[in-house]
Parts: sequence; C-alpha cells; structure tokens
Amino acid sequence: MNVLKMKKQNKIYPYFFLILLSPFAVLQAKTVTVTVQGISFEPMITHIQPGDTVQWLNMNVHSTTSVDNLIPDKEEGWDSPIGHNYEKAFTHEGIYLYKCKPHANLGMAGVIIVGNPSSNLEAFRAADKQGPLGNVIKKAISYAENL
Ligand SMILES: [Cu+2]
Repeated sequence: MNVLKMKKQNKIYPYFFLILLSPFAVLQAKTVTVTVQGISFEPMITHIQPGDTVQWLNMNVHSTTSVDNLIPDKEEGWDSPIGHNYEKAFTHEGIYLYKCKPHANLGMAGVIIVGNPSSNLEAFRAADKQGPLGNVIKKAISYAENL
C-alpha cells in the first residue's frame, strides 16, 4: 500500500514543481544596461518587457531625456540630470524616443521598445525625419516593424 502511494506521488511531483516555477519565469523583471560610448547610446535600440528597468551608464556629460510626443500617451516623460547615471522602470507598452540634451543636435538619441510597439508606432511614422534625430527615428521604425 505504501509503495503504491509513493509511486503516485513521484508521478505528480515534477508537474507540481513546474506549475510552481512558471509564474516566476514570466514575472521576473530584468534590468538592462545602456552604456554611452562617445556620443552614442549603446545599444541604440533596447527591447524590454513591461516592468523591466533600463539603466544608463557612463553618463559623464550626458542626459537621457524623453522626446515629447514620441513616447506612449500614458507615460510621463523623464529628464535625467546631466552627468549622472540614471535608471527608470517602464510599465506601459509602446515605443519611446529619448535624447541627450547636450548632444541632441549631433543626433545623440536612443529608443526603448516596451513589449509590443504598435500602440504609438504611428507617431514615429508621422514624425519629422529631417532633423538630427531623424536617423534614429527611421531605425526605430524598421526595428519595430521587424519584431
Ligand atoms: Cu550626450
């Protein structure tokens, strides 16, 4: 009788363990790093999931500053103090353009895509591509379209 009971438990045990672990795999928030090299954010485009955090490093003379109208409607903008590393958690899905205030004229900008970018990708398609951030906007669109 006891042997029979143990066999039964051994069959169930591995499945029970999987069920326990699976929510953690989904909900585990990550921190990803963007490191300034020269006057570029590396990587220029970062794809994360809602709840993840972006950490900007090597920010000695730089800022990370959201660009009006090129972040999801629900999200508040951000503007880090120049010369300080910075981190921010992202909760709303969509596509975000940010720039470095001192070097925006030289095209220093980056993109965060949180989950699915479709909610505000249209704003990127409609954005001016002639300015110094135009190249980054174009790369963001093609990256988002290929997700
Ligand atoms: Cu800069």
